[in-house]
Amino acid sequence: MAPRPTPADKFSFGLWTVGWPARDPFGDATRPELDAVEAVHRLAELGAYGITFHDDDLVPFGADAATRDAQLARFRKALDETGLVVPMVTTNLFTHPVFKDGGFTSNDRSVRRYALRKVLRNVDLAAELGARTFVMWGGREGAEYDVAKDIQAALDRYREAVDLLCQYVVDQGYDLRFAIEPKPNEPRGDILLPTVGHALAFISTLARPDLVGLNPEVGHEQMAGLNFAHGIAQALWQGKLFHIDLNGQRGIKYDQDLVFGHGDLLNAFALVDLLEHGGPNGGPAYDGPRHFDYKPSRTEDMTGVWASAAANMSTYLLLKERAAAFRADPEVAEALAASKVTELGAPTLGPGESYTDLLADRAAFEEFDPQAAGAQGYGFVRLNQLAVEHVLGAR
Ligand code: GLT
Ligand code: MN
Ligand code: MN
Repeated sequence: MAPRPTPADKFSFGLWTVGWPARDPFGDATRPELDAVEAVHRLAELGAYGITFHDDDLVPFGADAATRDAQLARFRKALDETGLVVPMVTTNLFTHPVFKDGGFTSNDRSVRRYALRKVLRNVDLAAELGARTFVMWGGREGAEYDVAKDIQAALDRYREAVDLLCQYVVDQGYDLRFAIEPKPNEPRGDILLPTVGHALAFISTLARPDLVGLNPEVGHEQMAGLNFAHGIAQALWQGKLFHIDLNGQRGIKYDQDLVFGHGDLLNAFALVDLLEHGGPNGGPAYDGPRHFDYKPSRTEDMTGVWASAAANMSTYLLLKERAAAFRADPEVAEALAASKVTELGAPTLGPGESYTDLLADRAAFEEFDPQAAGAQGYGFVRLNQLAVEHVLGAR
């Protein structure tokens, strides 16, 4: 039996996830529109603690002020009734045709100015609702044709936009940080800042790099053939894991947005272990929202939508239990030591040792036996089998 989630688990969902009516590029919607107020109530009943949204998920694009105010009031009332919080807000710069060549990096300068205004307005709303993270997924910031986008100028414009937003947040005194969400492609042929690594490098060029981190998504890194748990480990190591999008993906193909764990289950195990416990040598863990950005499959009716929402949380909690058992198992501890996983925590140089000392250390080179070291077995397969057995509940 899966444990029941509670708000202490910090599970959150995008309004666009359970609210997806399952319209895809090949077919019509298979489900009715979901009212935001109902989403808040149902998610609270299931044990979630938070809900997130794009501006346009909550208030239709172009709605007049009265409609906007009324909808925001209904939403706030539902939050008050349920105790659900809004840990993160994001802006839709991808659905309306005005953004077909991007928001911050559109070739059209007037579109870029409009995009900035749309985000600034939404930053105000995020701060008002107490969100601590503002996600930026630049799905349309990209190109299909190499000659049609000056990538270097586009990066200048991207940086200009993020720098302006940081300045705004500082000037307003908002307790809000930005999280860039990388994705390699889809809907654009190629998207700017396609992976965790690209985004980290971009952040280092900003005026206020301290205010900008990442919101990596499981499937997005896997679409690029990358190891998600490795990307998250580096983001944590650099103090940049501001938020996370959990879901499932089966290999390099279109963005599947499956339920968490319904793709690469072993990597999901490694991920949960890392988020909950940090690295085995004391590297940082994660304490932010466990945010699910998935799409209930098009085959599901509304009953299936809520079952799939619950499935994300169950899978996470089951993996969390399994990871705790893995860490507590004396045989695993012994195997970690035998595999020298823990030895990697020891600095390569001794305290105060310089390269002069290293050069003088005959044991490190002249007397070192590379043949013997090359012949040793690391026992990684045994260690991994212990992990598999824990995942399968055999231990
Ligand atoms: C969109 C995308 C997601 C992003 C959302 C935030 S919207 O559904 O596929 O990965 O996280 O803009
Ligand atoms: Mn996705
Ligand atoms: Mn996402």
